[in-house]
Amino acid sequence: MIFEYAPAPESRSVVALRETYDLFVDGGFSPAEGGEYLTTLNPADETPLARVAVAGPADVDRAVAAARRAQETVWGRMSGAERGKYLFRIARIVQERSRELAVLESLDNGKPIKETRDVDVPLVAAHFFYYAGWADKLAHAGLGPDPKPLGVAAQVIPWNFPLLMLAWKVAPALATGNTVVLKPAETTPLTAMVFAQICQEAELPPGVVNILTGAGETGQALVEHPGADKVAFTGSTGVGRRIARSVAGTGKRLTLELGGKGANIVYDDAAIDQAVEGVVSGIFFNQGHVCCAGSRLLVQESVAEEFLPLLKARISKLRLGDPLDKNTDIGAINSAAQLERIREITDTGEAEGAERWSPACDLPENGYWFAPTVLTGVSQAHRVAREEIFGPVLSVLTFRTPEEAVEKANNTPYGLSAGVWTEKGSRMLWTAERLRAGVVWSNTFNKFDPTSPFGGYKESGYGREGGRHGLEAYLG
Ligand code: TAP
Repeated sequence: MIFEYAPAPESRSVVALRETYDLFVDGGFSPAEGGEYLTTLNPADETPLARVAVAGPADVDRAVAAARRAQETVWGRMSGAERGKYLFRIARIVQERSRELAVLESLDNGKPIKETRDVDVPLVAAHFFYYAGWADKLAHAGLGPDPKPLGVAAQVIPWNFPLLMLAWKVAPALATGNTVVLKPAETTPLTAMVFAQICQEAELPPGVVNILTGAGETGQALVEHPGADKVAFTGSTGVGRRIARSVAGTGKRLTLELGGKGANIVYDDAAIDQAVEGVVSGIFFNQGHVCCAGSRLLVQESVAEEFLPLLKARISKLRLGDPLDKNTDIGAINSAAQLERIREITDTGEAEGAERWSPACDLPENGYWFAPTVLTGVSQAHRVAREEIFGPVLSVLTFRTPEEAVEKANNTPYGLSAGVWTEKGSRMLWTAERLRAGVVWSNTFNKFDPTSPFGGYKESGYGREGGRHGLEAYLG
């Protein structure tokens, strides 16, 4: 394992960082009325990257008013084919600026460049291309011959896939004739600000997309604004619950994409090497900051002794370090607060009797880092088996029968994702049918595609994003 943190300054040169980013409202950049700014840091070394404006209630008012005006006078009146042209244009500019976006996302979030380059940014472009194609075909969305946009969408997104979550929210909203006011997470606002520049470059009419940076209070003011017709939120279950309460009785439409505690079930007949690879990427992709991460490994007892050493050997080969190094597998934890959360809950796992293992390593001195960790001997009652850790920590449980695997996989308040590793098609289908999870992967994990709906059961939220289903959330 390589733990040297050596910043790669040359790759930063593709990013022209501004010192200060203002709010993007009505097609232009303007300071927040309160004049307040927050600083976003590079989590790999804690150096400041830029200052971004903190939007207050007056800024929310003017952004919602701009979005309303644009929806009623321009965007909602335009033909679907015309709207589609703008979305295709945005998709192409994202592709043209992909290197800059990938580097900036890695700097602001801490995730490895090979993920931003090969996963995040290509999927962002793919979402805009996909929904551009739908813009003139809404009569086929399954909602009648002439479905109508809802109006103004208030959208709040988290820090784990900053630009991709923006694309998941903005592309279907615009394709369906809605306008948006979006709030990125406090710790990862920068790719959203470049996206604002892309909207200008695409000559998107003013007010169709508005971006308000700020912390949780900004998000709260936005979702509670009476001018929002639709609220779309991705984030923690706690905040989602609060939003659901505030939206109740207002007539606003709501979709929630919340947390998860996905199970990766490995049966004794699975192709072991492939399963090891899938379990490793299932939890360590994006430092485990993934709502659908395979954070619980359920391995059949008869193969557990063979599986675990192979798993640990593979983890020992992961490279942790500079997010801008193309060879890096595990980058930095996004913030000091998240690092503290991961530490606290992982420590309770040990205190409750689990055995903790990490490959031998020295973590870089500056920045926020957490070594990949495996907890074995975990029981269902342990916090590390029940609560979302949202970090590079795998909790291992065993099972004897398929019935027990399903019972343990479903024994969680969440219901977002699961994986099944087996060579038997019948077993794969038997298991998938019984899992209460919005997405079930088999012999693979963390595969995303704009054509597939994504969303949860139970405390993982409701509504679907992606695919044709993703249009329904924005049409009345
Ligand atoms: P949250 O604390 O819930 O933050 C999400 C967003 O909501 C951020 O932009 C946040 O702003 C904002 N926010 C905070 N308090 C708010 C309030 N009272 N009203 C309105 N907005 C508010 O979650 P997080 O820590 O950023 O993200 C991690 C969580 O998101 C995990 O639980 C993860 O599972 C979940 N997640 C789910 C999915 C899907 S698709 N289901 C995808 C990604 C993440 P600040 O950041 O500025 O505080």
